[in-house]
Amino acid sequence: MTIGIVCYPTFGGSGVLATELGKALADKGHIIHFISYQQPVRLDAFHPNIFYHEVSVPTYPLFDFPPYESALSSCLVDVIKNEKLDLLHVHYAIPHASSAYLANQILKKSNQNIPYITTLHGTDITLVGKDKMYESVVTFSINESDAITAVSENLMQETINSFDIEKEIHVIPNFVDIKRFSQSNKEHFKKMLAPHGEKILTHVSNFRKVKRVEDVIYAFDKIRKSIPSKLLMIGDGPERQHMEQICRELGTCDDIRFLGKQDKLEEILSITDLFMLPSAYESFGLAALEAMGCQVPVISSNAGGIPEINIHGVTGYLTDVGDIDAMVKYSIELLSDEEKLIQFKQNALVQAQKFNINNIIPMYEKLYEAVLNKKG
Ligand code: GMT
Repeated sequence: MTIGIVCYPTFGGSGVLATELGKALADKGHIIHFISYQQPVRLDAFHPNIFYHEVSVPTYPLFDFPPYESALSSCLVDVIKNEKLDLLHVHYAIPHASSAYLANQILKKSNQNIPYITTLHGTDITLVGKDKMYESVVTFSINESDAITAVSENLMQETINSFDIEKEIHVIPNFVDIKRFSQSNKEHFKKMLAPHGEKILTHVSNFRKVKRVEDVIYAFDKIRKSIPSKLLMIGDGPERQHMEQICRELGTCDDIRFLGKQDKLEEILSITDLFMLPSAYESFGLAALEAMGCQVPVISSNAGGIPEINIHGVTGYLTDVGDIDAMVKYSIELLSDEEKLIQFKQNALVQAQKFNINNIIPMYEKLYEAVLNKKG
């Protein structure tokens, strides 16, 4: 198949997932055309079956807000026509689903019918999409999709509860490439960051409010008083400065490293003992799954779809959102019991394997085939 994938290019989970999906499909022989406003961050190596088309948004003094949605639709029409795409797969409803709809309508005028599949990722439904200023367009363009997928049961349910959806939503969970996200020996690296054998805790996110990054810092401040430990903060975003400020106030700066955006996440996860994800909401929590692939147990909130991957008392622990004391209690319990920690690490890997890329990609392929067969 020749497939167009539309996604955000940034470090966010939806862009990461879309890029990994395209790469895996290309490995299986499909021809993949990525369409975005920047080269997706995980699209970092040449592949003969992968192409990238950049959407440029011409500006004009009249435009306070350059119309990305129109530019994307025109770009889609162009790519679909010239590259002879069989279908489009758009990730994140806003504005990708409505741009796909518009491209589809334009092409119908020349008797071309290009089906589009919309994958819902989370905030496009739970936060932004619900906004009155977006809701009707989001509902319409989701309903017009030839197929809809959601990355967790929870997100599927949230979508049904919040929008007037007229079609079936297929749940296709996110995945991890265990070949890449697996534990490797990085002892020298661990010694550099934790020279006295301290435990290493890690948080990875885009540092937005919804991630409750401050809970990680406050919890760590208490944990390190019982367990000698270091905290690695990976990623960047609007809350970062505030987090550094909190560290200074708590006097924890010596034990916390803000490492910014990192490409070789699997190396950092390989030296991690515990992954922290206290989000107010996660449709899935891809970062936690990648950690589990590297045998890292997870202390997370029980919000959204997280319980579908992190199993309480098996692969880590779940706490109510904002319950820092529970995060501290469970972290200390696990980090101070070596036997339990080893068991949880193994359990985390077993759980991650259920979401291994090889198990999930065929679900997308099956859906593509069904959509194309229906189109006739
Ligand atoms: O979490 C973010 O803020 C980024 C966001 C995105 O759209 O890139 O992530 C969402 O999609 C990921 C991939 O499907 C999920 O793993 C995240 O849980 C989800 N984030 C939220 O629901 C807050």
